[in-house]
Amino acid sequence: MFHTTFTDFLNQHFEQHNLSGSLKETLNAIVAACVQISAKTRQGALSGVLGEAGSGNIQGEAQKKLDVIANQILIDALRQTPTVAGIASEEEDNFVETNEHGEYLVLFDPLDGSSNIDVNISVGTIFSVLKKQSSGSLKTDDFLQNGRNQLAAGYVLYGVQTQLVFTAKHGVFGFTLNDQNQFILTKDNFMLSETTAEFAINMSNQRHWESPMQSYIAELLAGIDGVRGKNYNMRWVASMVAEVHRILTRGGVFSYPFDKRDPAKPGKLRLMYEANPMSLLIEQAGGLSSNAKQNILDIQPTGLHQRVAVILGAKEEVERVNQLHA
Ligand code: P6P
Repeated sequence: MFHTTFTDFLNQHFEQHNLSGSLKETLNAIVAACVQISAKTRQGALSGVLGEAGSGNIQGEAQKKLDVIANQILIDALRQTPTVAGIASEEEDNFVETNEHGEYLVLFDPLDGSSNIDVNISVGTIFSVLKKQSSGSLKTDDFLQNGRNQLAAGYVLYGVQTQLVFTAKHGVFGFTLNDQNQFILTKDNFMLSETTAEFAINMSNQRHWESPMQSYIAELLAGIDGVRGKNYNMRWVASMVAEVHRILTRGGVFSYPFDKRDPAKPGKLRLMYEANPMSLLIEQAGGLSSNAKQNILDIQPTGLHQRVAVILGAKEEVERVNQLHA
């Protein structure tokens, strides 16, 4: 029933859409590194990879051992991939130059949701690929391209199954890791319904949201008796990769809005290696993604680690949030 490997899929897909072979090489390297990360996450306590690393990152977050391990696996793999000029990682203060003559920039959150690792809840790797536009030595500005410039994006979800979801801007495709460590095509073209009855948000922050967001969520909670005229279900996994995968699989809307706890921060999630790649996947699957005022993919980045408010998923819901914030 399922037999197409990711590598064979890429060959067919790239030929069909006339995409560059060097991008294919870059993607194969990222995905091969994620197979190594999957093996590490599966072993858990048996290989001493749980718990804190005893270090912190630029985000001011305590790093888990697996954050550091996953980050190093990806950096080592991409250093050995001639097509990759440099990387930006949630776990690295600055960019890392990998190959002087590389064409691509790879941005990633090596292990998103890592607070869930020690309690065995799904975590994931998120990646985004940009073209190095300028000649000469690599600089931070080379990475600061808006989300529409992404050539490819995806994630690997280390969950009940290990699944890869990927786009090169010609649809969104899903692969499942088999017991020979091959990703096999199991979902041909994710498509999102424009409507949903399921939302994901961390309700404990309700008092910190701006009033339009409070009004939006109150509408959903009012259910069939409210203006939306239907009952909603709620989910919160505290792992963006798991939430986005659920939304791509059965619909929904995910929000991590601006909140007043730290007004200097426009949101919790990072634009370059969380919001942009996830927004490209969602938009390619027929959904929408916004910071409540602007399409995420149109935001002109100003820093590698800048944060952004995120509302993504079913078009009708994202448009309602935008309308309330207008
Ligand atoms: P909270 C994980 O740390 C993450 O960056 C996303 O994956 C997730 O959606 C969010 O933060 C969870 O945040 O505040 O609910 O723990």
